[in-house]
Amino acid sequence: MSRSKVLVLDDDLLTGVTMQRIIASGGYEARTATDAVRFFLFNEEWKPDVIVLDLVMPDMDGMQILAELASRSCDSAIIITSGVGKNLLDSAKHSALEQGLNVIGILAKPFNAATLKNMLDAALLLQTPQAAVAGTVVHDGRGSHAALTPQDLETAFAHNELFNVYQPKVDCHSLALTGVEVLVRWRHPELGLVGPDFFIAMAEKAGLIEQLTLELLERALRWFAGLRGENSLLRELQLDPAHLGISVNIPAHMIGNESIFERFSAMCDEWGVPHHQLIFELNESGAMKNAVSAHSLLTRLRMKGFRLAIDDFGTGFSSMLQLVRLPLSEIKVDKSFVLTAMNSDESRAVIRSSIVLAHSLGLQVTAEGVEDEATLEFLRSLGCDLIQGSQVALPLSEADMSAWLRLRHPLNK
Ligand code: G
Ligand code: G
Ligand code: MN
Repeated sequence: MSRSKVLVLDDDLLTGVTMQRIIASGGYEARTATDAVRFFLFNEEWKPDVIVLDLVMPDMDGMQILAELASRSCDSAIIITSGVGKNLLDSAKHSALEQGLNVIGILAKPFNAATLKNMLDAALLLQTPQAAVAGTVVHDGRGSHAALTPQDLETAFAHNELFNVYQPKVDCHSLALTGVEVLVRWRHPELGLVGPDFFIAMAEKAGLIEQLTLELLERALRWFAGLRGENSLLRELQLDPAHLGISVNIPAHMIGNESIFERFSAMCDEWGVPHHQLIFELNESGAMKNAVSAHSLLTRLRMKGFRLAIDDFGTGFSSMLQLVRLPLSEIKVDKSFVLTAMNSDESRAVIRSSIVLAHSLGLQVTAEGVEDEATLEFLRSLGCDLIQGSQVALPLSEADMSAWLRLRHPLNK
């Protein structure tokens, strides 16, 4: 694997070059840009694994640079530096996270060489095969999966390179397991682990998403049947498999394909899983694109007994009135609000009103992206129903899921 690449943006050439030396001495490849134009040029062509960005520069606005990176769906790890003080750095970090950027740290100037090196080591450690097992997306040395094609994906189907990971959903109060969200991963022979962000959109465009989803559900049902077989484990944990939900993400346009839901039905029957244990997660913007036809299609789905959740809730509030008319069973509050709940009044307000709305409509609420105890306590105080997030478990492989059940299930603690 080639050395990891680190791109520094600092308007002060001397600072930039000093950082470049520190980074190079840590065994990384480093480049420096002193203006936005060169920075974006390097970013596009060189595709750095890590970006070190000075927040406050006299001629540039670091926040605008972050916004531009977000609009380009930048997935590099980002370290924000500045001499302006930690408060401002913290709020820049949260704003960047809300925009979907992968900010891994903030560095208040002046800092010493070791601090920067440690931060880089930690960032790049996350990209080792060990992390891959836990379902973390790994980037290859070349830094990009842009070269993946629909043919690669077809090869992946043929060679069984796609697999499932499962993220536990637990009761917000008792922490008892209530179900799992099934998420897809791709173990590419050369690129290593590739995350769904790199291929779901392509699968949709290439007409391969139906096959992907059918195969994912088949693997999930087979896994679930095996879990039910581990009767003693579930009994010990006082878990009734009949009460565990299996949540599957579906892109909006798929709900128009009735034949695929016939296939889902048949698969559930074959594996002996009642339809109401299957929850389809539809993202908010997708559901709203064509709310009128979605309404009748989703009603038909519900009539087959399947449950329906709105994913990423809160990211498209404008269409709330239409949204609440959809035949839903669950609302999943988007993780961008949950991740920032402890630092943002706005996020807390969105979470609070989502929970009130859901409950007044008789729906369950799941908060996604719960990463700490304080957020969990806040959600409990609001009467949130279910949570997902690293505070409980990140998405797990089948083997890790059994291990988690045995060792980490809260009832076992
Ligand atoms: O698991 P991860 O956080 O990397 O997922 C990134 C995005 O990809 C999420 O928005 C998630 O909903 C989506 N995703 C993961 N697995 C699937 C899948 O099997 N089908 C679809 N349509 N989307 C998925
Ligand atoms: O878009 P969707 O809600 O389907 O995305 C679910 C994804 O969110 C999961 O695949 C997982 O990778 C990610 N995720 C789950 N828990 C956490 C968490 O605690 N923190 C963060 N940052 N991401 C999480
Ligand atoms: Mn989801």
